[in-house]
Amino acid sequence: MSRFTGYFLMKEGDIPDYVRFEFPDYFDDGAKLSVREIGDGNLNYVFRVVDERSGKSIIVKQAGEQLRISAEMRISTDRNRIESEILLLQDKYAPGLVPRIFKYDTVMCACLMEDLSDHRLMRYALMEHKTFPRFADDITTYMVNTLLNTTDVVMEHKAKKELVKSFINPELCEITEDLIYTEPYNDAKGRNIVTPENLDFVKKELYGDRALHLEIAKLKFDFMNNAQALLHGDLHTGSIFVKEDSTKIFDPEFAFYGPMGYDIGNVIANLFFAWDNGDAAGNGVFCEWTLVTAVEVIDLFRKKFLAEYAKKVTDIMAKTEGFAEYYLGTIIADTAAGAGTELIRRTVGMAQVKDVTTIADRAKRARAERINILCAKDLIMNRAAFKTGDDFVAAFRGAVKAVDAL
Ligand code: SR1
Ligand code: MG
Repeated sequence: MSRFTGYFLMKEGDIPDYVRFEFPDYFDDGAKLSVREIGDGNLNYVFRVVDERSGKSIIVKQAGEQLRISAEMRISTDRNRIESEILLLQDKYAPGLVPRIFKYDTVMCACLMEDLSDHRLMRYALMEHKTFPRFADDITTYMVNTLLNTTDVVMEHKAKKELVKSFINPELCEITEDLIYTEPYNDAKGRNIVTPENLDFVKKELYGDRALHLEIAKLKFDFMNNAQALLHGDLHTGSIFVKEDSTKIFDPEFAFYGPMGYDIGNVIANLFFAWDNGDAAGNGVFCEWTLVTAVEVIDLFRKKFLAEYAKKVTDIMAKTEGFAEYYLGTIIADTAAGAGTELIRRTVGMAQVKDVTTIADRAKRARAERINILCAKDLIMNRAAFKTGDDFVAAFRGAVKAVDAL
């Protein structure tokens, strides 16, 4: 009788038997398996399994019932099914840009997936001020293909609604509704982390700005009700592996049907966090790369989206002249808002980013945080005015100027 017929949280020592049970043909009989837990996120356990004889490897990712970031937060382990199913789907829409899933197991809430150890986590590579020339092209191909292809513009509407059903993700969406669309503006659960140097600034610019609260309320209800496309749902640079000639987007456990701009905006905000880190280190060349890349991400997304739309549109009304441009306009406005809400929540919320938190000089860190907050407010409050990549970078540069003039 197998030990793996009822859920428990596995330890490193359980993993060799588990892999042999779930995927008996993957390793040779004589394989000498060594296991290391390498998870770095806030939620799950990730085990790297290597056959020391052949070097062949595999990843086992298991969802725990308690979150790593806080033992008080418990969420459904069904997120592992959602993650595995969406990766299988995205592999069809964006082949080569997501890791391969070999198998997933709804009993242990675990999946066996391709080991991408020859890649690096993008956030850490950016914190060493490495640049990735393929990134803008790859990430926009991924976003256009996974997002547009799952909309009502392209899909038969009943089939799309079936997908909406199978990717209902209430508990992970609730985390986003709280951490992104509520707490940064009121510290409602006392979980915000605000740098002491910025306490007054945050009180005035975030907690005390009623006009901002109104826009965030609108965005929150749009996030919850606009089932536009199947999102990754957490598309930050800790969800992306990179190497010189390859980009792989993983960890889509927050996937659900929502507004596309949420994903695109996350990418832009995380390039700005990389700028913060480069700027604190005085690396102007790297900073320039982050901003040029942000411009390319928006402009390439626009270009590829319109080209793909013309090829793939099936809905008769969505073929109406002018509709593609109108629809894209709303996506770019949502992108500005998505970038803004990510910039704010990572600066004052409970889940922050190492690009900024590792800036050792207190004054430089406080400056970066103020830049993020002022840029975010411009992106959110004026979101309908954002059209091109240059518009996004002008907002960021404007915030740098405004903070330096304070
Ligand atoms: C409680 S989970 C905190 C954050 O980690 C994930 O990666 C998501 O970004 C979430 O908001
Ligand atoms: Mg994650």
